[in-house]
Amino acid sequence: MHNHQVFVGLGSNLDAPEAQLRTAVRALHALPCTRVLHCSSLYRSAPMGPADQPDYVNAVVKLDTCLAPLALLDRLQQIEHRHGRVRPPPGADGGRWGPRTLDLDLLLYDDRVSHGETLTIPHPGVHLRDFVLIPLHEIAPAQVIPGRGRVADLVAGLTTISATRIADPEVPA
Ligand code: ROI
Repeated sequence: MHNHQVFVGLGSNLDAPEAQLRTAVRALHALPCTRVLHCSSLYRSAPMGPADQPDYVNAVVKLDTCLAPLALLDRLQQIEHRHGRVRPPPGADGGRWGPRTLDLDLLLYDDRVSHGETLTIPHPGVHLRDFVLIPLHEIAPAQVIPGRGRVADLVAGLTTISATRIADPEVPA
C-alpha cells in the first residue's frame, strides 16, 4: 500500500470559527489510514464574495492518506455535515458564496490533475486565493501546484493580501 500526499483547505465564518477548524483538524487525523502531517497557523481573512458576512478563519493541512480522491471527498463532506454545514440547493441565493460553519476543500492530491464531474484537482481557486496560498506557503513553500507553479512564486504574485495570522496551528494528538 502506498499513501498519498494531500492538501486540504479549511474555512469557517460561523459558530466559533476557530473551534470549528480545530475540531475539523482532529476529525481529519481520525479518518481511516490518514494522518495530519502538518497544520498551518490559523488566519483571519476578509470574505471573498458578498462582503455582508463575517470574516473567515482559514487554514491548510497536509495529509498522508490511503483514501482515493472521491473517497476522501466523501469523508470531507461527512465532516462538514457533522459541523452543521447545510449546502443550499444549487442556484439558491447566498448558497455558493454565503457564510458557512465549515468548508473543507481538497486542494491538491499528489501531483494529480483531473477534471471530474464532482471533483476538480487542483482545486480551481487554489492558485488565486490569498487565504489558501498564505497558509499553504507556511507549511509547503516549495510545493508545486500543477500547471500553476511554485507556491512561493504564486504568493509573491498576489496583489491583495487580507489573510493575517491569528493563532497557532492545531496539533492533532
Ligand atoms: N472567503 C474567505 N476569506 N475564506 C473562505 O474560506 C471563503 N470561502 C468561501 C467564499 C464564500 C468563496 N469566500 C471565502 O466559500
